[in-house]
Amino acid sequence: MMEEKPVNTNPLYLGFDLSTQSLKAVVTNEALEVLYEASVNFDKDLPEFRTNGGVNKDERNSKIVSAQPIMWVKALDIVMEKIRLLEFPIDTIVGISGAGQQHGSVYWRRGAQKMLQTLDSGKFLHDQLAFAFSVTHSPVWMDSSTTEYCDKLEKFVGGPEELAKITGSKAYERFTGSQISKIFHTKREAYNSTERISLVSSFACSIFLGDYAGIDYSDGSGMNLLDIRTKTWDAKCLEGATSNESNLEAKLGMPVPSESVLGTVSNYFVERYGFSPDCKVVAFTGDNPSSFAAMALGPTDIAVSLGTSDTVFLSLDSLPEEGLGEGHIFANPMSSREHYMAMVCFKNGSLTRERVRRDAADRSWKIFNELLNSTPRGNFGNIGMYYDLWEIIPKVRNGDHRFNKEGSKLNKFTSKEVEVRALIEGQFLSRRIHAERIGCKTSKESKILATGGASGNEDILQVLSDVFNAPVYVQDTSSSADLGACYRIKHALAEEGSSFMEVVGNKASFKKVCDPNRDAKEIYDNMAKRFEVLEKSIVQGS
Ligand code: XUL
Repeated sequence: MMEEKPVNTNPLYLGFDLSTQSLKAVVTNEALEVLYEASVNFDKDLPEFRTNGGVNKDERNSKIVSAQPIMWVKALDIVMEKIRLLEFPIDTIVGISGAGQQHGSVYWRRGAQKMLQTLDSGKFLHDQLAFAFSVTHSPVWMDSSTTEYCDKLEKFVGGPEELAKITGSKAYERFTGSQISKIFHTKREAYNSTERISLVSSFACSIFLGDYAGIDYSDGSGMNLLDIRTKTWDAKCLEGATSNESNLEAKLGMPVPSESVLGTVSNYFVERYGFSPDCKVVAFTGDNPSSFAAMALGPTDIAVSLGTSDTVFLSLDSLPEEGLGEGHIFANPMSSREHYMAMVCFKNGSLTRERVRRDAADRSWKIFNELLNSTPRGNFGNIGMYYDLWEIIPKVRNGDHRFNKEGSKLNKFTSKEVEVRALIEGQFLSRRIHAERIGCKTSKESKILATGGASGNEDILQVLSDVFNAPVYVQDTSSSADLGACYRIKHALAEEGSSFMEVVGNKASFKKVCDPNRDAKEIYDNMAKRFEVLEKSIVQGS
C-alpha cells in the first residue's frame, strides 16, 4: 500500500526585499497575515563593506555608485540564520519569492552556474560564492555615470522616443542597458568572462533556485533592452548597448513571466535550513513592481506615493497610444504577459513641501495646513511650480515659477496662504497631467491610494482628491515590497488561470480619508489646462 503523504495544512510564504539599505524577509500564512520578520541592515550589520545607506560612492566621482554582490550574499546568510532562530516549521513554507532594488546588475563569472548547482550545505553561501562575480562592485540604481552610453543607445535606435516605443522608457542613466554598455566598453575583460548577467532580483532568486533564474518581464522592463510588447530582448537595443558580437542575449538568458514558478528550492536550503524539497521558487521582481502588487489596485485606481520624491503608479490594460517616454512603462507584475504598469517619478516631493513649510509656515505642519485651508480651491487663479532639484518630469531646472490668473509671471505671491496652496495644487496638477499623458483615465469607480510620509496629512490629501476628482484612501498596513512577494507567491501557486485579484482580492485593506468636493471637477479641469500651457513654457525656457 502506498504511504499517504501528509497534507500540508499550514502553508507559509516567504518573501524577501533586497533593497538599497537592507535585506528584509517576511513570512505570512495563507491569509497573507505577517507572522515573522527578519532583516539585515547593510551599514550596521555588515560594516566591513563600509557602505553608506547600503551603497559605496566612488571617492573621485560621486556619480559612480555601487554595492558588492558578495555583501548581499552575506546578508542572505545572516537573514537565513535569523529565520532559523525564529523556530517555526520551515518545512511548511510552500513558496519563496522576493523583490530587488530595480536596475542594479550582477555579473556572474564563468563557472558560477556550476557553483550555484553544487552548493555545499555545510558552508555559508558567501564562502562558496566569493569568486562567483566577474564584476565585484555592482552598479546600482543610484549610479548616474552612464550619460554617454544613454546617448549612444538612443541614437542607435533612432532617438529617445523610439527607444521609449520599444522599451517603455527613454534612456536613463540608472537603467541596466546603459550600465551594461559601460561595462562592455570600459571593462571588456570582465564582460567577456561573464557567464550571466542578473538583475538584483533575479540574482537573489538564482541563489534560492540553485541555478540561474530568468529576469522577469516586469523588472526586465527597467533595462531599456526588453521589447515591452513581445517580452523578448530587442536585437537593436542589445546591439546599441554593446555590439552585434557581444553575445549579450545569451548572457541575459530568457526573460520569464513575473508570475512564473521557476522550480523548487535548491537542495542547499533543504539540507541546511530544513525547507521542504517541494517548496517552490517564484520569479523575483523589482521593488516598485512588488510594492505595486502589494497595493492590489483595481484597473481604474491610481497610487500616489508622497515621499522625498513623489511617484504615481497606474495599472494599464494596454499601452498608451501617446505619452510613451513620459515616465516608465513596465510589464504589470500581476499579469505580466498582457498588462502594464506605469510609474512616473517626480523628484520634488516632500523635499519641496518641507522647504515651503519652512519659509511660509515656520516649519510647522499645523500652520501649513491652516494656511492651505484658508484659501479657496483654485487659489484665485494663481498657479505655482516649485523645483528644488532639476525635475525629471517635466524636464526643468531648479527654480520657482509663479503666475497670476492672467498667466503673467510674478516674483512673489501676495500672501503665504496663496504660496502654500499654489505649491500643493501645482504639485498635484502636475501629477495629474503627466499621469493622464501616460494613459491615466479616472472614472466614477476610481480610487486614489496615497502612501508615503505625506499621506498622513489629510489636508494635503483633500487637495489631491479635488485635483483628481476621486476619493483618496490610505492603506491600513504598509504596502511593502516583501509583502508583495508573498502576495505574488500565493497567486503563482493558485490554480492556473486565476487572476491576481481573485487570489489576493481585497486583502489590502483601504480606509477612505477624503471625497472630492462637488465643485472640484470644474475648477481643476480648467486649471489643469492652464497649468499644462504654463508648464510647457517653463520647459521650453529651461
Ligand atoms: C526606480 C528606482 C528606485 C529603485 C529603488 O526606477 O530606481 O525606485 O527601485 O530601490
